[in-house]
Amino acid sequence: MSKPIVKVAITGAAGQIGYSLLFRLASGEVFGRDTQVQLSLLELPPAMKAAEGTAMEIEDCGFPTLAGINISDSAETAFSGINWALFVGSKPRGPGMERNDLIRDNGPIFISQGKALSRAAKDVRIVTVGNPCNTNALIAQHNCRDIPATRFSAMTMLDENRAKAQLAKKAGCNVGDINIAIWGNHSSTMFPDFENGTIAGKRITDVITDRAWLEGDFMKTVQQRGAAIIEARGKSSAASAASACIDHVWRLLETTPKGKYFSCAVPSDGNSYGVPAGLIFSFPTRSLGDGKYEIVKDLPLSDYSQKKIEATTKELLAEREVVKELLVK
Ligand code: NAX
Repeated sequence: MSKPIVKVAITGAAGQIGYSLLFRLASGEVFGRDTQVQLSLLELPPAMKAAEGTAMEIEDCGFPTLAGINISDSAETAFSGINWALFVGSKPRGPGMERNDLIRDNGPIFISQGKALSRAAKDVRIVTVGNPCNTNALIAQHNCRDIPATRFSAMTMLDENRAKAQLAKKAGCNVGDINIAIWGNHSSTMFPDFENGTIAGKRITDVITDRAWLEGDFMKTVQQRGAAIIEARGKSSAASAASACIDHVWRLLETTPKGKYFSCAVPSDGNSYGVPAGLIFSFPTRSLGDGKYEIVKDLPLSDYSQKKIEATTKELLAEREVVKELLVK
């Protein structure tokens, strides 16, 4: 019997990340070469024509796994019956704009898309990429009460991949040997946990004994990589962000191998590492392979790690305060 078609909606589909993401979703790379994918592109009216152009190019790739593409500027139409919602579209931060202005500006997008999702889809999982992604995911989740909170996530996989690349260069190993998770917010307060992480099964701190580098250049490079890319490229990360989104989806789909975990911002269960319930917080996460995941419990935290986790928690609580009127109780 053939497998059911997987329906994936991508918001902001005509943007830079969309342009790198859509082709890979259609190619069979994520859902398998035996599974058909129906893409549903959501864009703002002025970007509809660009979305049509991208759709033409996707068709021209001749992917046998592509079931079809629809394009809409109505969230409810785009989300009809979807299995995955990739919330990429949002306003980028403009010159002189404070983080709180961005949070307030983008919040309403996630209210209306959360509500539309609630009306249009049932068996759906949500990945929020558009920044500030943790808090945008929180807003969408609060406005989408018919879908369980555990279906919502925000992307910190790019931060994990950035951390792995830096560690692999320093240790002279393959990125595939590294297991490390990001804690907290997708922002400069995030904490790449080099104390619990491993390289080929050994503690990172036993392989890389230069603690000053781990606490200094490593942390700084990972936390400020987005800004460094804007500085070098004149544009924000796009292909690497799309690649991380692909990783995020397949890590949720595949059973996580024993002893491993990955970074995923999910609603805190209120029972993990002192993070208040409901905050969309990046934890070391494991997929059970059946659509469910678990937060890895009982990782030891030194005073150093605890302080870092408290700082990123504090920032997320402050962001929640900024958007509290947008959250349905
Ligand atoms: P672009 O500005 O290239 O594209 C955004 C697209 O979203 C535009 O085509 C725009 O028309 C569309 N859009 C805006 N509001 C919309 C709405 N209400 N409904 C549907 N579409 C809408 O940005 P891009 O470089 O693709 O980045 C997208 C988002 O990802 C930004 O918020 C960016 O900050 C965020 N990022 C998140 C990352 C992460 O790791 N979580 C890393 C990369 C990136 O910075």
